[in-house]
Amino acid sequence: MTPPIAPLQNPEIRIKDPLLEPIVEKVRAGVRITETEGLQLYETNDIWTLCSLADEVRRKWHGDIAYYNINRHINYSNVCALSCKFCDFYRKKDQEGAYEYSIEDIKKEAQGAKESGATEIHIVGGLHPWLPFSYYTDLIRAIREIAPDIHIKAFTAVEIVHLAKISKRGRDGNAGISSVIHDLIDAGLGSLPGGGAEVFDDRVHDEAFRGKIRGQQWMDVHRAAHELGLNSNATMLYGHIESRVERLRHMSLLREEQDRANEDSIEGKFQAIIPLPFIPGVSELSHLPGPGGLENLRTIAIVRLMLDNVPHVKAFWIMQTIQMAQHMLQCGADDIDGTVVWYDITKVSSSSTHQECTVKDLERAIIDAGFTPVERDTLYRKVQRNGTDWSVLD
Ligand code: V47
Repeated sequence: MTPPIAPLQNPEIRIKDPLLEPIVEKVRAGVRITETEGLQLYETNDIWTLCSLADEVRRKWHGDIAYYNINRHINYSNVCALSCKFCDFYRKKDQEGAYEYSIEDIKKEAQGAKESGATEIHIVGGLHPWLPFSYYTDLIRAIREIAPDIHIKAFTAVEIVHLAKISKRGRDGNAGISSVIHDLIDAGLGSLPGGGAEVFDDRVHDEAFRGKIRGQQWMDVHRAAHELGLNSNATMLYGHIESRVERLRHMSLLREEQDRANEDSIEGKFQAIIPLPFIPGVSELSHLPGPGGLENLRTIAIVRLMLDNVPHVKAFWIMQTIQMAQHMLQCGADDIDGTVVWYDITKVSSSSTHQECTVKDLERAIIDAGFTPVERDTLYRKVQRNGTDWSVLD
């Protein structure tokens, strides 16, 4: 067993790039940084100042705590009406490798999740052209029946818009979206995951994921969920054809939406922002290299500094690798996601969908990075655990 390592003492930052001095002062004074300043942070070679500053901010939010959870991902079908260029997950109906889970399959997954003591099931799939709306509510109800205590975080904004269309509510605009989310809550939905946001920019949209909902519609879905009292997350898929300026715009738009939710005292909020590095796989963009290690660190640090009104920054270890997630904990991230087990959307360290980290692995990675591991539930409440029995501490 690795011996516990004492938490790092945060040393005074020695700023090598003088251009960063006013930004450091601003952040320390609690003043919000601009997109232009975000770009300066992207362009500096003084990566230590950037990461140390992001670390200072994450410590103000969370001290030396770093979160993980015990979860399962269910990717219920890879059949998708869209053909996003970055995606290596989707298949067309009847194409080799296309699959969809029956409700019986879902029940087996739920039983397995319950027996393992998972607190969350995270569900995402393609935009299946023929499954009826009742499949989605049945899927949630089936899990609820088997595992009533497990939080169900399901369906990206893109899927919610698809569900509005197939349940003939697509023309009702935001009212249709709200009514779909309402039905899903009624079945047992607990929150929305952050997927499908990609990069909120029409140029990038038209080149890399034409046909998908645009940024404004993604935001409308999350606003509708927040208004109905659900929390949600937000992702940013970076390191493909987008520019750094476009990433910073994406961050600003999320920040503005969170401000609006706070000003209007809306119950639901963005709880975590999750930068997802583009994994080329065998996608149509596989000729691109994907972001390098330093770009990953810069991005997580800048996300922490720009999103001053979102409490959590997640380094999703499945896409970042556990090693990179450890670095990220020192550069602004406070969460590395969970045990996962099966994950079908991207494969980095594995050639199969079996991508699992045990609790011991996650805790060791966190301790090694100099932090205190805390098991959380989906809503970031601390979990008290005795084997597979668990409860949350408020
Ligand atoms: O929406 C697809 C992205 C997302 C690739 O909310 C890719 O807690 C990189 O949203 N390279 C799904 N990314 C995953 C997701 C997520 C993950 C972990 C936690 C949470 C949360 C949400 O994955 C998709 C898409 O944006 N994606 N293909 C790719 N080749």
